[in-house]
Amino acid sequence: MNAPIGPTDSSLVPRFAGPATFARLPRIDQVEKADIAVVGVPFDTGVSYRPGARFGPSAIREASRLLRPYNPGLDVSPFAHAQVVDAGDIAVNPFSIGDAVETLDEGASRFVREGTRLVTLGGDHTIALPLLRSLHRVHGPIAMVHFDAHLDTWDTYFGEPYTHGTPFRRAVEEGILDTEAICHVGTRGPLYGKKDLEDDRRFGFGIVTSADVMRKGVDEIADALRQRIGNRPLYVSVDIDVLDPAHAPGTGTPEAGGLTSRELLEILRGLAACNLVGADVVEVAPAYDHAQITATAASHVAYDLVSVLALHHTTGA
Ligand SMILES: [Mn+2]
Repeated sequence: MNAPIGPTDSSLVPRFAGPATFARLPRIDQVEKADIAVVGVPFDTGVSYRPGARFGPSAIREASRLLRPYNPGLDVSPFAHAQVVDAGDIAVNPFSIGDAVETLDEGASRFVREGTRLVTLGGDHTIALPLLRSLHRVHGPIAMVHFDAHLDTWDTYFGEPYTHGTPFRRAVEEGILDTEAICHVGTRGPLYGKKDLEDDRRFGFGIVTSADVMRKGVDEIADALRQRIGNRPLYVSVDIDVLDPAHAPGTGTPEAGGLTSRELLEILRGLAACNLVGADVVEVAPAYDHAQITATAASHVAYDLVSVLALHHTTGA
C-alpha cells in the first residue's frame, strides 16, 4: 500500500489557513481507499430542548485545526498508520426524521460494506440508531459503551419513536445491540421517575454514573468495561453532554455534575484494546458554546476515537 496521505503540512500552510476538513485531512475524493473516515451528519430534528446540533460537524471541524499528527496518550500517529479522510457530510432531510434515518443508514452502509471505519460527527443522538443498524448488518449484535448524561432509552416523545432520547430503546427492540455488553457511562441528572431506570436495566444496560467515575476513578471503570466487552464488536457513542457544562456548555440538554474532558479521554484510551468498529460524537450545539470549549473537547474525543481505530488497523485486528 502507498503511504497514507496525511493532513496539510502546518509548516507550509498555517493551521488557521487551508482546508476546513477534520484535522486538515484529505477529502475522501483525494484518496484511492479510505481505512477510516470522519463524516458529519448535520441533523437536529430529533432534539427535545435546545436545537442547533445541525451546526455541530462544521464547529468540530473548525476546532480540529489544532490537532497534531502524534497522539502520545495512545502512542500512535493515526494518520500515518491508516488512511484517514474527511468524508464530508451525509446530507439528510431536516423536515422528516423517518426519511433522515433511512438516508443515513444507506449513506453509512456504503462505507461499512467497504470496510471503512466511521467516526461520525453529529448531529443529535437520533443518528446513532441508523449507524448501529448499518454496523449490525455486517458485524451482528454490537456491544456499546454510551457516554451520556442521559439514558436515551425512553419510548417516545409526542408519539414519535425516532428522537434523540429514544435511539437505544429502539436498538434493543430491534436486536442490534449485544445486551450482554451495553453500558451507559456518565449518567446523572433528574429523570421522569424510577421506572426510567427499571426499564433501562430490563433492556440489559449497565450504568456507570458520573459519581461512580469520580469515586472509582477512570482506570477501574475502563478495566471493568473492557472485561465485559471482551472481543465483541464495539460501538462507542459519545453525547458531548456527558461532560460537565463547564467542559461542554454548547449542547442541547446540559446537566450539572458531569465528567471532565480529561476523565472522558482517559476512559476512551482505556478501551483502546477493544474491537472498535464505529463511533460517534454527537450533540455539539455551537450556538451555546463559548470560546470553542465544547467543539475543542469534541474534536479531541473524535481524534482519540480515530486513534483507537488506527491502532487496530496497524495490528491488523
Ligand atoms: Mn444523548
